[in-house]
Amino acid sequence: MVRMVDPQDSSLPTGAGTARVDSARVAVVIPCRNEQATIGKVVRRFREVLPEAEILVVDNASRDGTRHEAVEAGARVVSESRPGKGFALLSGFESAREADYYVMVDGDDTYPAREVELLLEAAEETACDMVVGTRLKRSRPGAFRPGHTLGNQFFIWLVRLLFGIRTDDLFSGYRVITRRFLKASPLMAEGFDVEAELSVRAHAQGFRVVEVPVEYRARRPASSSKLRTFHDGYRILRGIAILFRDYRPLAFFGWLAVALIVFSLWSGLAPIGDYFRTGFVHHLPRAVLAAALFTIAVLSFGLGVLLSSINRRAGELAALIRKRSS
Ligand SMILES: Nc1nc2c(ncn2[C@@H]2O[C@H](COP(=O)(O)OP(=O)(O)OP(=O)(O)O)[C@@H](O)[C@H]2O)c(=O)[nH]1
Ligand SMILES: [Mg+2]
Repeated sequence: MVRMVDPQDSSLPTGAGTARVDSARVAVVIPCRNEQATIGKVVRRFREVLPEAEILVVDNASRDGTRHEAVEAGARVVSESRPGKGFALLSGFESAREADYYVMVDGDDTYPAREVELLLEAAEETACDMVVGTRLKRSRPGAFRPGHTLGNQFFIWLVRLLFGIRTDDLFSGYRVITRRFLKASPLMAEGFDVEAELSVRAHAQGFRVVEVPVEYRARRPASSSKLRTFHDGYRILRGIAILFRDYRPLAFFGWLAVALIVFSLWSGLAPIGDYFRTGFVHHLPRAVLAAALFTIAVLSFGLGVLLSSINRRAGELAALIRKRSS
């Protein structure tokens, strides 16, 4: 379930300290590739706000001084050989010391460190499993590249259609994730599809998600984005399609079956017409095609029913394990 938290709302986390989280319970994971212009500042700011937290930078063989700057600022740096933000986050979560809350944030200084308190307080106060710092309401001019807000809106619409998820920002890189959620939800995304995967998995596995608007500002001119609009857009689309197949198999294979039946009817119209008019089938290839498509449609629907029943059983087992270990 996704619930919006508005920082202006006085009944919700305010930063006044009512639900302040001890920073020793927090680990901050920062995936970073060629961010020497900003990583030092990001690490220092998070150190100021969360003095006892572990700050971990995950580097994929940056060719600039990222590692040096991060170490100088007091972060622990780990290397990940597989390139991609998803792999970097996965290895960061695995290498970080045991914590109650894991903060993920970008190393390009686009998210303000001080607002991590808002996110942590929301996590503590609402006892949810993930807090997403949503950017669209409070982004500064130039923070989003042209077309990216539209792309985000398209994917927000898509996940609402496919999974029923209501979110204000599918791709925020500023999140607080609880240990409970992280342990129960292995990440598979390799690159920039990782944020969408986190949101979809949380929803599909019944974890509670809260959204808090955060400020989002433009990259410094000295640094450059790693996001390739079409390459990563395609990867995200593919990732969402795979999650749809895996988490909602009845809908995925059911709709496939409907499409196949439509083609099958279209192909079968002529031979059926033949038969009723003359008693013979003249369009033999179309009759064979229609029968084949119809058979595949039935198989597809059956597969959907089967997988959805397996999913249900797996969900029950996961809930049971979660209950026993909590
Ligand atoms: N370790 C690692 N970090 C990465 C990789 N790709 C991106 N990152 C980091 O992930 C964070 C987000 O990347 P950005 O390029 O800022 O992507 P974005 O914020 O979605 O897009 P922009 O709005 O264009 O900045 C930054 O801290 C990057 O350095 C990677 O392959 N390896
Ligand atoms: Mg960025």
